[in-house]
Amino acid sequence: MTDLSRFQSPWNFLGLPAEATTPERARAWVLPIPYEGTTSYGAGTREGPAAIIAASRQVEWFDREFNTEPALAIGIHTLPPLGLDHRSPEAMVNAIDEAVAGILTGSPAPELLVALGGEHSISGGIARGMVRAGIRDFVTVHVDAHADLREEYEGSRYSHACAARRIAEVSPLFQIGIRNLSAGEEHFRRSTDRVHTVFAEEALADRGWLNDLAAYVRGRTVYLTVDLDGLDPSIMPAVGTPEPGGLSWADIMAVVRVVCREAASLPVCDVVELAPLPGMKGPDFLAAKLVHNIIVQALYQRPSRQH
Ligand SMILES: [Mn+2]
Repeated sequence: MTDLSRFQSPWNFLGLPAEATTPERARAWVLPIPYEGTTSYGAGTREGPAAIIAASRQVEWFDREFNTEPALAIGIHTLPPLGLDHRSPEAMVNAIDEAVAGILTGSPAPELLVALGGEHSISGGIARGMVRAGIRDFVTVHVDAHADLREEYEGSRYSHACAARRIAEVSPLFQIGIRNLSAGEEHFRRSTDRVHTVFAEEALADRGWLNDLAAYVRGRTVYLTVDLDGLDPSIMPAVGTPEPGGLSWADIMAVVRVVCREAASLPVCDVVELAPLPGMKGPDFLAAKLVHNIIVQALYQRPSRQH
């Protein structure tokens, strides 16, 4: 008999055994979108999805909170990376819109689709794909250092700097961790009731905003989009635009827990803007563990409180 210990674990998210990864069985699907077309400062987000999957194969399946290996029970299917359209950011966003809608309305379809970026501009296409798939009245929870509320940037309405503005066209937004925005973005933010912002200094001051988040998502369908630069660069330096004063690991996990506890459903989320740094594995591993924890918190049956 072949000694399987000689071989590496399979190239899928978490390196799960084949029987836990079929589309028929897997409740969560991971979609790599290695798109980088409008990045304006540090580059490298095209390497993000592969780095997250590579790091995920080191993430422990055992979850102490549940005293089991939830990912094995949930099942996770890793799709091949989405084909890229480099003609224009708009063409790419349209391709993502169609791909996401196709996945969500297909058979079989995932209960949770997790997109891995790539730059944040992909999220405008994801939100539109949700609408096209017939998901109505969802709200978006948006973790980021940047408001991303520009109408256009460097000649494109589909720049990464416009991601949240495009999402706001189809969904109200709850932003967390913002600490960099332009005068025009601040004007727009104040002029609309579609955007609620928890600035980074408010998020770090106390945890009262978590009650506001809970009320915002309670009973709703939620789209969670995490730009990793929302985290503090001391734990997440592998981003194009590292802004000091961001969220901690405990903060982002609190966001995930509140959303998964209070929302009616979380059909789609994304984790974007990882630009891996050569020789530095911590940020890749953080992103992989975050995705694991989102999937587990969203889909795994909570243990009974009666012992
Ligand atoms: Mn950002």
